Amino acid sequence: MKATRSILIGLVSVAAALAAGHLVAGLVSPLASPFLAVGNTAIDLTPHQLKDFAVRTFGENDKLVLLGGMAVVLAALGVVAGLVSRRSPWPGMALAGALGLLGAAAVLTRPTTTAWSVVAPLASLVVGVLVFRWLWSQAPAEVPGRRRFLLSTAAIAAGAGVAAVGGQLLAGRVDVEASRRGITLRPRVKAPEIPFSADFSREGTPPFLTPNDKFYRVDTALSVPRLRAEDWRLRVHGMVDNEMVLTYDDLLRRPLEEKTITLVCVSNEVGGPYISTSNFIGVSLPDLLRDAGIRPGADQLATRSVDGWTCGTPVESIMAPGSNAMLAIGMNGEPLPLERGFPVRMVVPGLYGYVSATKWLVDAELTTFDAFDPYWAQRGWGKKAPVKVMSRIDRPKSFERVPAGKFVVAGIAWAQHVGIDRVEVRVDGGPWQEATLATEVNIDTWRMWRIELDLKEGNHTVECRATNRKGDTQTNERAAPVPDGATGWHSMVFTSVAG
Ligand SMILES: Nc1nc2c(c(=O)[nH]1)N[C@H]1C(S)=C(S)[C@@H](COP(=O)(O)O)O[C@H]1N2
Ligand SMILES: [Mo]
Repeated sequence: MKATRSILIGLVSVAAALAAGHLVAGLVSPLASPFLAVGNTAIDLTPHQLKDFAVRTFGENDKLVLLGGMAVVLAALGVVAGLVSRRSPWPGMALAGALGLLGAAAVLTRPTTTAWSVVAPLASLVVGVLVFRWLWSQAPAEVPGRRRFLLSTAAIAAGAGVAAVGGQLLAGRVDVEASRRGITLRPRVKAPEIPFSADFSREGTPPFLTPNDKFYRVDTALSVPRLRAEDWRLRVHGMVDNEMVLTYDDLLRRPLEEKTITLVCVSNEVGGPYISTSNFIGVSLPDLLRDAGIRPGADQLATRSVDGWTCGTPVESIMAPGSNAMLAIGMNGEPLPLERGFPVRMVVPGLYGYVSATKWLVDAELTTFDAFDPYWAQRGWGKKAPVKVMSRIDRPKSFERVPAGKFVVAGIAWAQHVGIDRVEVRVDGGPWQEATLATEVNIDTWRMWRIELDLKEGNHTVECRATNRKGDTQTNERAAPVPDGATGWHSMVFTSVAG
């Protein structure tokens, strides 16, 4: 057979197999789509260095890049399947079958697998093998058969397109947007207004409150879980006196409080962007756990997201007086956006997000640190990860040219749940000078700082360091984000030019 024909057969068979799996998954359970399951498995198996690289390079498009990369690899395999099958269909069918088994393995090992999940990869496998065989039998040895072959191929390709779109529509049929729109949040206690004097955004820092669509996003979810508030249940179990199952209405019946809290990711490099602040609306997590009755010895709250991601939080951080730990259902006055964990997420000020901020929360088990390792602990990250004291320069930008003479350097500092006491700045290795701090909103948020410098023409390096309320000063010892947060001073090289 001509190479072009066999390649076409390979490509169309792969597309048909993927689409069939996606369609059936849309019917039974969207995460059982072999394509998504392989992608999610790839994310879980990726070493964090590569993950950090992907996030650094592609930002929030990292997931699209992964899906695109998988599509390219699958297309290449389709080409190979075609090329090895020019004499007989069996090698290609075997390859299609092997791919199907790989998809099935990925689906079956996902934490979200249910009994029905297996039908989706099974559909992929069967359709892949049969389509390959059928198209191969349609491929003409002679010119007259060409038209029929092309029609068959086009029909299968079109069918695959329809099935893929259908699967996507079926997966989205749960109307979470409507569920979200139907919610109005009326917190009993509102967060105090942010005073003008707390916000140095006019000096080049970010605005004090991050708009929801500008809030940094870090999670392992390839497709955002779609869970309606009406269907949401939280099971609280494990080392408790009263096991509980809570509904969204149960949460709404509890006192809702709004609190201004800064969230930061452990993967944030010195000077990095993974920090944001929001007015979170939610219910007290310590009150809820007190109702459940924590048994002695339970030192870890293991929480699970509907997509299977797990998190472990020190019980003492949650239960400490004034912890401000909450089950959040709102951000900046609206119900949580879907990608923020709608309908319910956790927030515990003072801890990095991976040990505290479970999105799409559905399960909370009181356990011990000895008994259970959550997702990132299994991958070598610290089990306990309090936020380290840190500061960042926002102005000037790297290699910026600024007017010589008086110039304001500004940035942010944070030491959540401890508070910032001081920020110091030095230029070209000179003496440390104390920056002016913005008004403190509360100890759980970032704090802006500014300092006016008088600079001669030429290149300069500015550095900053923060000290928290306990008297701990940010160390200049460089540490990578893994295992429990980066350290070091942020510095910025820039040029003062005659104005
Ligand atoms: N379900 C789920 N929750 C999660 C994560 C995740 O991968 N899955 N990532 C955590 C991490 S590492 C961080 S830093 C915060 C980020 O929350 P954001 O995306 O709303 O900024 O969510 C946490 N909650
Ligand atoms: Mo994170």
